[in-house]
Amino acid sequence: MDQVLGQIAVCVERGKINMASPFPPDLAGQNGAEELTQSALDAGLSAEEILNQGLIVGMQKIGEKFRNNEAFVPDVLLAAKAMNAAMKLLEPLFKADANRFKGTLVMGTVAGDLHDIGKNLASMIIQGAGWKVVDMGVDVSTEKFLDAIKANEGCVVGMSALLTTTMANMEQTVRAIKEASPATKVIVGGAPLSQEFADKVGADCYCPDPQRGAEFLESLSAGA
Ligand code: B12
Repeated sequence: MDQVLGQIAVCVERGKINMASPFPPDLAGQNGAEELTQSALDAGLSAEEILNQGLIVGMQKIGEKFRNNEAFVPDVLLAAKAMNAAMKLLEPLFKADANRFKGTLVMGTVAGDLHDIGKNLASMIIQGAGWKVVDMGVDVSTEKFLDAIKANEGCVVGMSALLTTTMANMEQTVRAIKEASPATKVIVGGAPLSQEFADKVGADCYCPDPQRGAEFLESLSAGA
């Protein structure tokens, strides 16, 4: 792996946002995720490489530590901040031409769930693949999804859930959408989901990563 990508992963894992951030103390005064991402771009690395081989690797590492009780909520929040700071630099590179949208994706994290890193990443990549993304944010109720479907005729709905508890809310929302608007396609993602779960709740596509979502949407626009 390119050295700078490894450094970016460490910065996300350790919550080192930028040079000005004092945390963690042993990295004070050093470049953070923001500066290193800019250096990687300047060196000609692609936004995809930086995302997949730097930022996501760091987030996976802090995720493992969190699971093993070796890191705690404040550590994870700092990691999320470091990741978001870097993602701001990558975002323009994933943006598509607004005049040539292939369709609209209404995207949100389901009710009760505040995790938005995966949703934001998927939104960015799908936007880059030529779709207009209407971001509903986190903790999105079934009613809000249904209102957004009415307001964005012909849209596809994307949903994210990171908690086993909120997967139940996802199920309820998908079922309500399919009842109210059977033609609306629904794509779902989030670490605890599976193909089996997506099939059970009646989603049209299970997306273990944003690329799968982009491919499914591409297949819809090709068939349109
Ligand atoms: C970051 C994080 C947090 C941050 C969230 C910050 C933020 N702004 O999102 C904070 C600290 C706030 C947090 C809080 C909590 N968290 Co948390 N968190 C995580 C952590 C470490 C990483 C999640 C993440 O961002 N992953 C990186 C992204 C890129 O991955 P992703 O979301 O899966 O998305 C990818 C794909 O799935 C896909 N994707 C996702 N959605 C979609 C949707 C579509 C349409 C498409 C196409 C693709 C797609 O694309 C993404 C890129 O590949 C995970 C551990 C883990 N390894 O997952 C725990 C984890 C999810 N959290 C957990 C828990 C328990 C909590 C809390 C309950 C902790 C507490 N005691 O308060 C709270 C719940 C708050 C709430 N109501 O939501 C547990 C869940 C356990 C479970 N079985 O339910 C986990 C698994 C940690 C663990 N114990 O192992 N958390």
